[in-house]
Amino acid sequence: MSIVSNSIINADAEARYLSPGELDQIKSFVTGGQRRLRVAQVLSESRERIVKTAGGQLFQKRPDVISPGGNAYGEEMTATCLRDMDYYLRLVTYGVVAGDVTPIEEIGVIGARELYRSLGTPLEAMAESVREMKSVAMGILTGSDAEEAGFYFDYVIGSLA
Ligand SMILES: CCC1=C(C)/C(=C/C2=NC(=C\c3[nH]c(/C=C4\NC(=O)[C@H](C)[C@H]4CC)c(C)c3CCC(=O)O)/C(CCC(=O)O)=C2C)NC1=O
Repeated sequence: MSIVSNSIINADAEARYLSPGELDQIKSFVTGGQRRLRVAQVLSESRERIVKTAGGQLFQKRPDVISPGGNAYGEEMTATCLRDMDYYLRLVTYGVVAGDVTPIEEIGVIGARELYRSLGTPLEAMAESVREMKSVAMGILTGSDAEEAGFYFDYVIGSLA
């Protein structure tokens, strides 16, 4: 789940101390802690703005999804679509805090393609929604904060596309 617990599990499986390499990785995880928490905090606080703005951009690019016959057509379905976007933004904050994609993978990636296929949700549009959230987030975060968050957005985009 995180570099700390993973390293401990691996080391203990071989009944050995943490190696210098593992300790180095843990050191950089700990050193980056303040930054990761700051990024997660900004994303959490901006969640409504990010989802709303990105949703608007998605529906502008893909009017078909909210048109009659579209998967997100109608007030209720559009709300469910925005809810899914909020889910993925939340998972991005988990990844940022853990410094690891595993929570995102376990909660929102494994089985997601199959799920969306069975729901008739276009995967490219789902990936596009996360791309739009990334672009809104990149306008809120700067420098290495943006880079940190960008990595997890890209992971989600890549796994849905
Ligand atoms: C945190 C892990 C997690 C995920 C990822 C998740 C996704 C998820 N999205 C769903 C539906 C849905 N998802 C969408 C989303 C969209 N349709 C589009 O055309 C757009 C491209 C897109 C929004 C960007 C829609 C419209 C539905 C409802 C589809 C239906 O009921 O026919 C459903 C079916 C059940 C329900 O309606 O709640 C699940 C399980 N649930 C979870 O617990």
